[in-house]
Amino acid sequence: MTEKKTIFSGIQPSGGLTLGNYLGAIKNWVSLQESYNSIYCIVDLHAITVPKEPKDLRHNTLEVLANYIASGLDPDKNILFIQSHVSAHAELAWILDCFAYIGELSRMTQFKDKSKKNEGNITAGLFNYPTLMAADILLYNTDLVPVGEDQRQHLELSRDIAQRFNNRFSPTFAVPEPYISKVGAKVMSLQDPTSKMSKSDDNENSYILLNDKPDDIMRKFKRAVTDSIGVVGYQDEQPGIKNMLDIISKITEEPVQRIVDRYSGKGYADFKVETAEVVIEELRPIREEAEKLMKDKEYLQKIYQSGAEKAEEIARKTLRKVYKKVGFVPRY
Ligand code: AQP
Repeated sequence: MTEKKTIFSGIQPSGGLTLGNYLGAIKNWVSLQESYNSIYCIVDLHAITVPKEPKDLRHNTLEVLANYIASGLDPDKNILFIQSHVSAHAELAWILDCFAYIGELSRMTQFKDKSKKNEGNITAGLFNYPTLMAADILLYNTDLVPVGEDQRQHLELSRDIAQRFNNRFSPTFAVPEPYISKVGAKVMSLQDPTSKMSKSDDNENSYILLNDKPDDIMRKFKRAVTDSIGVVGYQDEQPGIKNMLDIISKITEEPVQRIVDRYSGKGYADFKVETAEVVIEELRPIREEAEKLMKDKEYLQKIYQSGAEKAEEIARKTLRKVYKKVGFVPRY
């Protein structure tokens, strides 16, 4: 690793990746890969915080890796690996559990939201999700964590835990900063534009998947919920239209106001079609490349094995330091 700053982030293989994951996270990662030491993980340990079919989890894990590469993350420039392959993540998570308070974990919005969806089946893993995420980040002396807006609260908690540990012992962890881009930081559901687009949403019309075919993308945008104002405008009273303006702008880099001006005097139908077309063209090469990669499992295996080796080397060093600080007797 060179003197560049370090970036870490990850995505759960909890389903097919959405346009939200892509615009909120992966697209930014691709633009940062030249300037940072970048480590990107597929966080399968996080994915089992709510029940998953083993067969689907295996498939989705490889598909996320294929999507990372197909979106432009170069395996020669980034460490790409699967979280469960580096056991230091689970080990550090336990230590950090002992430095996190029940009160702060219960305040996490994601825990509250997901508990509502899984009433009667709320696991301790779901509750402890943020300490595992803190472990992911802190193992790599991460300077910057590029995530969507929804993860800001978890990141604040990771910073608090890092500082608490450093104050209790001596400087051990780098305290990470969030990197949240202004546009695309929160892509909203197409069916309920007041909540975020999420791959585990029960309604498949609410999200666009990276592997959706052009016809599906067009159909989903045509059905997207809008409002009765009838004029394309960028305001909170029009969350559906605002969401689509953000999507176009994030992809094409055309300023939102210019798009609004172009639609002056026109209705929503053309606007929805344009949004769909922009998304179709952005996702087409990614879907085609990911499909090819999914047929070459040997190649994917080579990438995740070599990624795990590199990640492990860094993670073990941090874990050894942590074990020593808390007072565990070294085995060797
Ligand atoms: N709608 C979104 N808009 C912007 N960014 C988003 N991210 C997720 N949804 C949006 C960003 O994607 C990264 C990985 O997220 P994750 O899959 O690990 O967890 P998540 O945030 O819980 O994403 P989902 O799609 O909602 O997953 P499920 O449904 O399984 O919980 C993060 O950087 C996140 O900010």
